[in-house]
Amino acid sequence: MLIWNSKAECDNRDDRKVQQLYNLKKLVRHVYETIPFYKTKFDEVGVKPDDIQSMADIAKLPFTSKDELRETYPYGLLAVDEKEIVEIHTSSGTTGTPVLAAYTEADMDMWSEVTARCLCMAGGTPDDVVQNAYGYGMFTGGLGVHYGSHKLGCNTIPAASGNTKRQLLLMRDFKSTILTCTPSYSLYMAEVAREIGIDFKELSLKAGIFGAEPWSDNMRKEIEQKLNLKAFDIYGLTEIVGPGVSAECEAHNGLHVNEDHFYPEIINPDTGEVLPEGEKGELVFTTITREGTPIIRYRTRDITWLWHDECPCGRTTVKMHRLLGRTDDMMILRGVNIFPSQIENVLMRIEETEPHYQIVIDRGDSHLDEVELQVEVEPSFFTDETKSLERIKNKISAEIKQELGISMMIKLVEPKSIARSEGKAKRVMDKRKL
Ligand code: DLL
Repeated sequence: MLIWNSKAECDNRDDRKVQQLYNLKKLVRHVYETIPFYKTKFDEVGVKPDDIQSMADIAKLPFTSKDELRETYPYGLLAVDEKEIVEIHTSSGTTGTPVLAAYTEADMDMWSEVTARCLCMAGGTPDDVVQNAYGYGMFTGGLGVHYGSHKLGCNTIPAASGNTKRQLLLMRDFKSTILTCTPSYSLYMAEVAREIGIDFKELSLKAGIFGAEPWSDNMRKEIEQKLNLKAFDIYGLTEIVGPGVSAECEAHNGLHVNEDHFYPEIINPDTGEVLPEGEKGELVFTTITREGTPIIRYRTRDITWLWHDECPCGRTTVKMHRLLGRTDDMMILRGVNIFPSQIENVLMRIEETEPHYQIVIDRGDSHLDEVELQVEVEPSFFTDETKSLERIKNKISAEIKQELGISMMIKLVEPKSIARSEGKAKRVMDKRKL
């Protein structure tokens, strides 16, 4: 098996720590001296760059949150001159203030490097044909994997997501050997393949690298069986770099974190205390080598745990368990990150509705997320007249599509029919069996 960068990935752990500490110190000093946001935050807790003398000292630094990234949008956290930025991406939720990731030339090299490592972990070599069906554009999935595939020297098919029949024909005609897309999209492909009479056993796929949304071992089995390939998990987030933060190797026992670039910690989400290896909690990352928009102790809200083992693949990097959930109410629908508050904002603007709603998510026969939004009609607009109700439904549907970029089925319900809660309202019913 090819290891893309055996020096970095199979390094002696103590040597790696020395390099991590060097990079952390450099980063902390740089952001303290150049970014007022960080200077203020460090001063507030009384920490100076010189206080960082070991990796454990990272716990002295304050966390960074998604809200803070939004507040400083667009360029408040830029650590270099704007002229040095060669590419930007934003988070996949389509509206509201986005979260920005800005890359310098060196950041782009690093990003290609880490995604090339992930492709290698799934058995990729320069002989492979990578069909990349992640979305291209502001979303990091498409381009991030694309750069890694180039770096590795694979023949890269930038198929992007959608246009599924063409996707399958490309796969057949170009003999794609590696498929990259969201796990739910891969199952949808299997469905369409059956309809148009394409048998995956006659295709050339050997591996699929799936991520950007939660999935389970059961789903892995189903994908492997239906697409006749080995399925690998890949994780990442816009704020840190995009795909390439971590991925599974052929051992399929945890995701190797590219920790020479992204230093992980697990914290107790309620107290912020750093938890020992093996304990479950919220994943926090510090981007110790990023130039454009480096982040100190970013709270991902993703739940997992970290451990070291002697992996048969030879890599010594720390592993993270596949994600177990989130500490907030973010949903990922068809690969788009959505918060219930965004739906609430839309409903607040529509006078015919009450802000009482419930979101029911399921996966239909097509394996794609189907979302039903149940909304209470404002009493004075409630009527038996189908035409008026239809008009309200269409209005909500159009506003949701415009604001969030995804379609939802709208079901209008009678005033006061959605259960009221005395505590935290349970807005989301997720019936997906992942
Ligand atoms: O989803 C980056 C990505 C693209 C990762 C392609 C893998 C493949 P965002 O849109 O910023 O970035 O969403 C990040 O998605 O915090 C997780 O909650 C979730 N997520 C990403 N990968 C996985 C995964 C991209 N493998 C958010 N399993 C993260 C479960 C995942 N959830």
